Amino acid sequence: MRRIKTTCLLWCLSLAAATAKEVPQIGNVLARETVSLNGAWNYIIDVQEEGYYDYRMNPTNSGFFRNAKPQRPEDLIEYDFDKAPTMQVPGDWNTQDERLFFYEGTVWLKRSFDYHQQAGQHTLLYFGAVNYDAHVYVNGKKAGHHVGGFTPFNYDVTEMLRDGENTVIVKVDNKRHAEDVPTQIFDWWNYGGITRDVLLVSVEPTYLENYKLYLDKKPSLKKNVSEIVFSAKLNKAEAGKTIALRIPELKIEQQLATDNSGKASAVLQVKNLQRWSPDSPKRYRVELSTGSQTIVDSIGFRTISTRGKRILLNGQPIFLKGISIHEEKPFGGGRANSTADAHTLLSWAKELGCNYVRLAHYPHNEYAVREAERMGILVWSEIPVYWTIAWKSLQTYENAERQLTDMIARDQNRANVIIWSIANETPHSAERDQFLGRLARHARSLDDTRLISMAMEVTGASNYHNRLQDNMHEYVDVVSFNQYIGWYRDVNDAPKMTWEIPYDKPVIISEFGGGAKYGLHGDKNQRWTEEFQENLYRENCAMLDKIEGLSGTTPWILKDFRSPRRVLTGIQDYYNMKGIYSDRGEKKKAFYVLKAWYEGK
Ligand code: GCB
Repeated sequence: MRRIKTTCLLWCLSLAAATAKEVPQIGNVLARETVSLNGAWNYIIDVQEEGYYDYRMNPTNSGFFRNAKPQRPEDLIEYDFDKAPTMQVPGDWNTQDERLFFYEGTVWLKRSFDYHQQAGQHTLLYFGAVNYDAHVYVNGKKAGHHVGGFTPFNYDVTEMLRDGENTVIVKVDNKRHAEDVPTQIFDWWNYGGITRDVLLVSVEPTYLENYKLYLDKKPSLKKNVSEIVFSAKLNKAEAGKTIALRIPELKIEQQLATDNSGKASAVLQVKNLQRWSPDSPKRYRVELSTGSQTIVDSIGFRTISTRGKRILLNGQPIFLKGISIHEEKPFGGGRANSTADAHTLLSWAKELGCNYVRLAHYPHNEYAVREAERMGILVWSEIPVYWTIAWKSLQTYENAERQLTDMIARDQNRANVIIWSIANETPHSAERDQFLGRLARHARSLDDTRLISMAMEVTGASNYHNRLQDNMHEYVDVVSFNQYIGWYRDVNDAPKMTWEIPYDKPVIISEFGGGAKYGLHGDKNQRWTEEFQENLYRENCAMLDKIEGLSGTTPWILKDFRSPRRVLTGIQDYYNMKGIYSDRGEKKKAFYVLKAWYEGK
């Protein structure tokens, strides 16, 4: 007994000595000096969280994070990561082990690696995303705890690493709770695991934490001159440090000194700037240096604004021909996390004639956003404030705000991202208004160079008259709503519908659609047939054309996707079938209706 206590004391002391620090998300991680920890990780499924709690449900000091090994033959240690199976990281566990297909609970993942920290450098341990709740340990010690399944986080682990072999262990828990974001019920697969990249990032003690470059929406008074606004921030409030900015093609070369808060900014006048647009997705090579480290980015410049009921891209009205997309691999499901996955999905969208996508219902991976930008596809990006969140909980609010902040910090330099959406189909109440109002104000305070929206719901004012009435109209730049006439309501009602959107703002229909099983044919009144969905699209396109100020649509959805809500055997089999492609990339008949409608826009 005594021996155990001493060990525990020593362990606790060492914990105090070598601490990690959660530091603000590092911008443009893909351009940094990194070592990837992607690959095979050993994992242990831990239904009762034996690796975290003792049998009285108190957190234990001898949990799985210690990665203990028997020292003597009689020692009892009832787990061994090195004998456990492996799965690929990044990757969801549901599609890698059939025992985990429906699993929602705790899995421990472990990876050992050789590392030699360069003298004078710091090392950040970066996770692109872990769904949902992650406890991170480095060499047996806690680096930190993170909540939220779709945004990046990083720790400064400089003091925790040793020369030679190191171990990272992550306890991942994807159990749902009512106070979480998203909440307990949602219509997509709750893929668990380390679903995005794990990287060690080597930085100097003072490094460029993040930066922002955008085209000022106020037109310059001089002909052919545009103003680019630049700001950057170090990880420390260090004054007098030089940040060098180069955009060779625009002949920009600036050396800026940081102020007392470690920030630098400038307004740059450039001539004959080629703007980014779907037709011409021009990006400029941007180089940023501090100390001896340089980061390279490709940045496009454009403006996005509204005038009355119009959305203006670079000052010109644009109709957003879109489609909604979940972050699921194109052939057979599982979380997507690569440029190749994104390219396939976005190419399907392009074939449909899209210039825009709604990346639903949470921030998608960085590869997808960047690939869309390269391909000239505009993006609506959102956080999973979905359906009925715990509006009264401050913790829930702070969680949502953190996810919003991290989404913006990661993608603030992507020209194609034009809309930050803060919520989807939320029930009206004073508490909700307060929660969402605060979120909207927060989004605007972080970024006033993009539009703010949310997917609202219409309320039937009378049987065939729909009125959009939502207190949140004041906070958004674009009013958006989902409607399912033809699916959750008779398709024959579509021609009779009238719409009233009493706000002088552009309107986006953020969802409409219905299900069909690819290859199932029949009468247009027979549910689940391709003909039913085809007719629904025909009726909806005709109906939507009557909405004044319609500035875009993102029908639901590009491809069939997994959902635990969709249990109809032989038809759904745990898939939401509203895709206009099957999950194998086969086009359903509705595809051609939508394509023709978009061709006329
Ligand atoms: C909605 C939700 C979306 C669902 C869809 C459906 O309104 O926003 O997440 O998947 O309806 O299929 O019912």
